[in-house]
Amino acid sequence: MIKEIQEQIRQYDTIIVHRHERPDPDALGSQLGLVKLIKERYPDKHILAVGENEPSLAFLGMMDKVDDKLYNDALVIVCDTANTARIDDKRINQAKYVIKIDHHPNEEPYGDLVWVDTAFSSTSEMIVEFYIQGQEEGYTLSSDAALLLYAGIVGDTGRFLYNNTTAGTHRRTAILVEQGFNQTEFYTKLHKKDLKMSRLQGYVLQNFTIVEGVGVMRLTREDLEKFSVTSNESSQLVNAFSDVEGLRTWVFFVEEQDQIRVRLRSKGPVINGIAAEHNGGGHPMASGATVYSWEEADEVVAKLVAVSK
Ligand SMILES: [Mn+2]
Repeated sequence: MIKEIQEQIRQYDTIIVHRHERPDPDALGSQLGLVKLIKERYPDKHILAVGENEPSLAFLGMMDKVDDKLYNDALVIVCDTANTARIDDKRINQAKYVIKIDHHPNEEPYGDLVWVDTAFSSTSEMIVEFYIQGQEEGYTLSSDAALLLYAGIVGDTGRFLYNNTTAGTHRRTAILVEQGFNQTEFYTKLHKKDLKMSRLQGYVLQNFTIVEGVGVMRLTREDLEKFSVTSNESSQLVNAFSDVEGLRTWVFFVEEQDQIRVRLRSKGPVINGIAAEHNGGGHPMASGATVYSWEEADEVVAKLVAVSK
């Protein structure tokens, strides 16, 4: 598979890398890390990253402006995105050839070539594997690229805490750390928390409820306004109360304009089936969904209670 991806990259002069909307460190790290790897291997090719910029992660890098007509002869690679609806920038339809690289369950195998492997902690870890196998083809790893991929792995493993962290994750991460980027500076930037987020965290810890082993937090639009926090920012707090004894699953509801975002997490029971029943999906232990009323939110809680017994 990696050989086929290398071959496609070799053939195209213009390569545009996409990832999912509302990018997290893995989406940006895998996207920008791959861009750097390819650029370093093929300095004369035109390698671009597209999508909306994410202000809270701007220190990782910014997106390129890409003209529509560039797509006509382009290879597009989409990182960390399970389905086409979540791809940031829909112009992938205009590309000549599309490659999907992802570690989420392969719900929608879009594109001409699909490399999906849920055994990896993160798409960034897959890109490290791509580099390892690409060394004999002349791929090199700069400390800048290593930092981006490290950011993605750290993000998706919760600093190597979640159960998606494998021996392979540590081996691949070691290769990144060897490139000698500044870890202290990176963590300072990643974990900087402004006052409003600290206040909101306090509010979440005071107000989440536990229903028969299920932790539940409901953030309304008024709450977000009161703390001046966006829905996307509030998602950083999804694990704020996960350590509370007795919790088997938990759910974080965030009310947006016309919908309520749902983030589901688990320490054992499989919860992505519940997500799929409510316009979502994801990993067995970490999924996302969307509901359209607080009554439907209560249904999700009832289902979590049932699987958590
Ligand atoms: Mn990911």
